[in-house]
Amino acid sequence: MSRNNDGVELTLEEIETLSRRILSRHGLSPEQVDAVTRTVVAGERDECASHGLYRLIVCTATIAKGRVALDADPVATSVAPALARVDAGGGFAQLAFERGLPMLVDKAKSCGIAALAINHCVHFAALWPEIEAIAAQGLVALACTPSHAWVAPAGGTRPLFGTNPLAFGWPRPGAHPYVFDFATSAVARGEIELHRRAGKPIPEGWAIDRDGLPTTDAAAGLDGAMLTFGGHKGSALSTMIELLAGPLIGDLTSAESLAADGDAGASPFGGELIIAIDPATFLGAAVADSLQRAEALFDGITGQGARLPSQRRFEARARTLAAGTVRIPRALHVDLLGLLE
Ligand code: NDP
Ligand code: PYC
Repeated sequence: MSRNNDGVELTLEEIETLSRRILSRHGLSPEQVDAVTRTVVAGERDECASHGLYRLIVCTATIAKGRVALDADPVATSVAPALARVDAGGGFAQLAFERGLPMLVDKAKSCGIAALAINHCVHFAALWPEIEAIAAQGLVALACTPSHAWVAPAGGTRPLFGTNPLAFGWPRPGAHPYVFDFATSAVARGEIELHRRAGKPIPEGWAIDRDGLPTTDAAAGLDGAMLTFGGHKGSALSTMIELLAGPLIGDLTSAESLAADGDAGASPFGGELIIAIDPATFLGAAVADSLQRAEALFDGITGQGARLPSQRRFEARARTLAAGTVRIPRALHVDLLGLLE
């Protein structure tokens, strides 16, 4: 570990150990600790600060409020030939996903398309680690989850939707799949929280205050309503996610999640829907040609100087793995050490 005015440099081993110690200290079962640690370390490694080590503060606050089943032991069940379900049992979503993944992959490979519903989970994380795990099996992947009602529908002023991320992955030859993963709000709430922590203003267009007026004050935006990305288009996508990963799978909408939270301030509680599609089952002998044509599409993007989503993240990963270290703000490090007391 080394410190300077810009922050604290830690090795990947140090942050993994720190995460395990913090989560164990707060009573999380060893398997839950492993799964949660994998996602927060991956987030920090890929320079996704809003869903990296910062999430340990969010996780432990949620644990302290008694809103997580610390020793949940999720089990995957088959619902139909192409449908699987994992009851997370009130635990964090990560272990539930890991338990459901083998069944999802088997079903997608035998049926061509399959869906996994995760129910009754606490969700605090980015979706791309799950998307990458599915794409690594040669499958196309789509995932979404509601959160808490923090976002006003386009044209409205009162929070109704969650920040509702939508993530997609396409397997590619080479090291990395094509992956995007974004909130259907203008930005993830975690990003506004990081601006508040750093005392920085937020750009216009991210949020409105309690009176429905545009604000660049992070705290006022968190207290008011976040805005959708792309106006009515983000609003419609957000509605779709509420429906697909809420009522369709028998779980909570973002408004219901926030109502269940009361004033606890815990992470969102509810479900996640994950769809996996096997190009080989769909296309048979034509699969190689089709995947090649997909490559031409990606070349068409990068060939004109535009970047692919996740490119920044993959470059950050390569940098971090080469250096073996991450740099985090000093205030975050102090807060994380405080979680060990
Ligand atoms: P960003 O807007 O930072 O990024 C969204 C996506 O767009 C990323 O795949 C990113 O790739 C890509 N991207 C960004 N800029 C460009 C560009 N110029 N050209 C091409 N692609 C680009 O993310 P959000 O703030 O919307 O979300 C951040 C995270 O928050 C997500 O991982 C999401 O899952 C998580 N989240 C989780 C929630 C939950 O309930 N669990 C709720 C809301 C958000 P890159 O990473 O390479 O920049
Ligand atoms: O950043 O919006 C967010 C978020 C909600 C749940 C997890 N992350």
